[in-house]
Amino acid sequence: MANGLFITFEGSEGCGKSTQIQLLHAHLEEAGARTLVVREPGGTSAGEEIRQLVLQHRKDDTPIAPECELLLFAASRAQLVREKIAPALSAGIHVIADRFYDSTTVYQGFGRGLDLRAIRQINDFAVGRTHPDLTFLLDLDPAEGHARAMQRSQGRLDRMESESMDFFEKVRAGYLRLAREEAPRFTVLDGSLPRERLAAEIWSAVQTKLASR
Ligand code: Z5A
Repeated sequence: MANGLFITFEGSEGCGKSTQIQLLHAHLEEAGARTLVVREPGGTSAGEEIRQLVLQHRKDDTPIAPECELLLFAASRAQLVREKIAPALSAGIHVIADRFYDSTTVYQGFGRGLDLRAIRQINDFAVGRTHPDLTFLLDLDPAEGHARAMQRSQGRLDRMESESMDFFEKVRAGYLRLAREEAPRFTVLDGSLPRERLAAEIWSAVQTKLASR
């Protein structure tokens, strides 16, 4: 039996990942393909506890150090890979992940300025041999993404969402650089396009990838 396809979605807040993941999930299921959807940080019992800590840690407590933040995201991912992603892929189930290690490279590396070589080593250690086959980057102006997130959460932003526009500009530039460096894996899409148009492009790219295996 062929392994499942491992598809990841990346982009800054509000770029439309969750929306497109739901639509792709529906396409795959309609086509008769078993599919697992996971999110980061989280997706497991331990991971959801880490999510709570890393996203909701109160600002007025001692701030979380960037190095600690990096390791918390990596810890959540290490559990998710072993508990859910790797077993599903081995069983021929396709996996769609809302964020994976590119988020760490971009937010903690380009955003926080942590050492990119150290991040690569930590990412590799956390995931072992489980790497994405296909990554969709939904590129969006940070101001537009922020406005979408504000509207959705009625102004209640979490610890990461409360970062400055300058931070999110670095995140966006980091994603675009990563996509250029790893062009065969990445498909970059304009996140400001209508949902249906994006969904059609994503479904077409997934079908092409599946047919080429
Ligand atoms: N983080 C990190 O720093 N390091 C790491 O290693 C990892 C994560 C794994 C997780 O946040 C945070 O952790 C994230 C990065 C950091 N922080 N930030 N900022 P999260 O899981 O809570 O949320 P998110 O991943 O940032 O996604 P999101 O804000 O939930 O948005 P989304 O899933 O990309 O978008 P959406 O929910 O599909 O859409 C947002 C709104 O826009 C919604 O109202 C939609 O109806 C609307 N929408 C969607 N598509 C469109 C289009 N095409 N046009 C117009 N409107 C649209």
